[in-house]
Amino acid sequence: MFEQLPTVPTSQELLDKAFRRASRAEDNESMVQNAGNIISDNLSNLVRKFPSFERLPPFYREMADIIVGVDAMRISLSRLAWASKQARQITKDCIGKMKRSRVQDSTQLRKAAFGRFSSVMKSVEKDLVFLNDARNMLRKMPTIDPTLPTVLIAGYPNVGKSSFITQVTGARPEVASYPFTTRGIYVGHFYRGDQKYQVVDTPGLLDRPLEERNEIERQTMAALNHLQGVVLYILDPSDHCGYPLRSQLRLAEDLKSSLKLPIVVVANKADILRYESVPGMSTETGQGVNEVLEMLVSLLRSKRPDKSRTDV
Ligand SMILES: Nc1nc2c(ncn2[C@@H]2O[C@H](COP(=O)(O)OP(=O)(O)OP(=O)(O)O)[C@@H](O)[C@H]2O)c(=O)[nH]1
Ligand SMILES: [Mg+2]
Repeated sequence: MFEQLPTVPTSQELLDKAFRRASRAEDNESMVQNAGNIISDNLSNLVRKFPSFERLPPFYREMADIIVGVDAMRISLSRLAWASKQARQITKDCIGKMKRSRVQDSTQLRKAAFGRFSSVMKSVEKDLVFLNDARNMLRKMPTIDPTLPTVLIAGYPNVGKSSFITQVTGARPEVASYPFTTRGIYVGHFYRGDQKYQVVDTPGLLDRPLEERNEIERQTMAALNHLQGVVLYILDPSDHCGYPLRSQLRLAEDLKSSLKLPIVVVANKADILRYESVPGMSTETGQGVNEVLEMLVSLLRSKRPDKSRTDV
């Protein structure tokens, strides 16, 4: 989504570029014109290449807000737009004066204009640095696609979440970094007919009691509500995962009340222990996995009735 964001130069880099270009010109007027164009065009291009946050899908907008702060970006971008206009105005004023004055004054006027370019660039120095940092962070944003029907995997550590994603998506899932954890999130895909589905595992987020969450994690959970998703909550009724079933059932209930997405609870490791209250599967032997997947697919289909006809 944010792969297209341009690198953002520093003030000094942009000034150097502008003055370098100017130095190739024949006379003072062209020097000012070239430098002014470089500064003005580069800044307005930057503004154009950053997304208009109002038009982003809500999932991306919220994630961008969590990661870098949408308001702060908007303010910095509007300051760049201002600086771009200033550079154009300085150019226009200077050239106007040059045309009215004696030839020997024009070097003076050109130097004055360059001084003004420098101070405009100085005043957006912090904005450029901020936007470049923002760009680098946004590009690392999870490759979750909010337009795809999504299975979000939840459940305590060791219950078999990673095993499930490997079972149903075959290939090794893609890893993307996330703002609140160094562990990365895992995104895998599978198809039913032409319809692509994504399966997302968010280590550190949907695998422990809600009260342990910080503000960023809470915001991220709210962003997940914008996905066309269902939650697959995996239980390990055997003691193998190291967490009592009671705690696991409680987390399932907590997630049901804190997320707006439907939650399907299944019991994994059916090869070693059967738990009759919910559907069972084993991500080790593969038993029951397809049935669980079909259940998730039909839930997702029922959530998007408009697409169901193409979704064979
Ligand atoms: N017997 C049995 N073991 C399983 C099954 N599924 C997973 N395991 C084992 O359980 C352990 C944890 O599996 P993972 O898939 O890594 O669990 P996870 O939920 O991703 O764990 P975290 O990433 O730590 O949250 C591994 O040793 C698996 O081999 C199963 O169906 N039966
Ligand atoms: Mg895992």
